[in-house]
Amino acid sequence: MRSFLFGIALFAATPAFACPMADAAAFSDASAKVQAASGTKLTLSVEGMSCGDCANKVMAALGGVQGVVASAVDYQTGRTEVAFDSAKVKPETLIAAIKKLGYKATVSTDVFGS
Ligand SMILES: [Cu+2]
Repeated sequence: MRSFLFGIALFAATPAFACPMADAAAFSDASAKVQAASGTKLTLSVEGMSCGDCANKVMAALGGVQGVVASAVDYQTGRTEVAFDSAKVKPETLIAAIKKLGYKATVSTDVFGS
């Protein structure tokens, strides 16, 4: 039991974003949530991210925009998927929220969902 708890403590202490494989898994989880979410889906291309922390910042910024339902950010490819209520927020607002952080964002032609 003791070693089990120690294992959990070690796991919790390991930075989740130190491993690119963990980042990829986190992205596919988040991406599945975006695709399952209601609303308009949009793929953005974000340039300038260098680590999982950057991706977290972009997700936090998008999450802070009213009307955003879910988002997924892959810092390695820049692919950023957003599900949002188009009656409440426009793509330009999403891009502006990302630009405010210092990253370059454009609407990707790779639009998915409806
Ligand atoms: Cu970073």
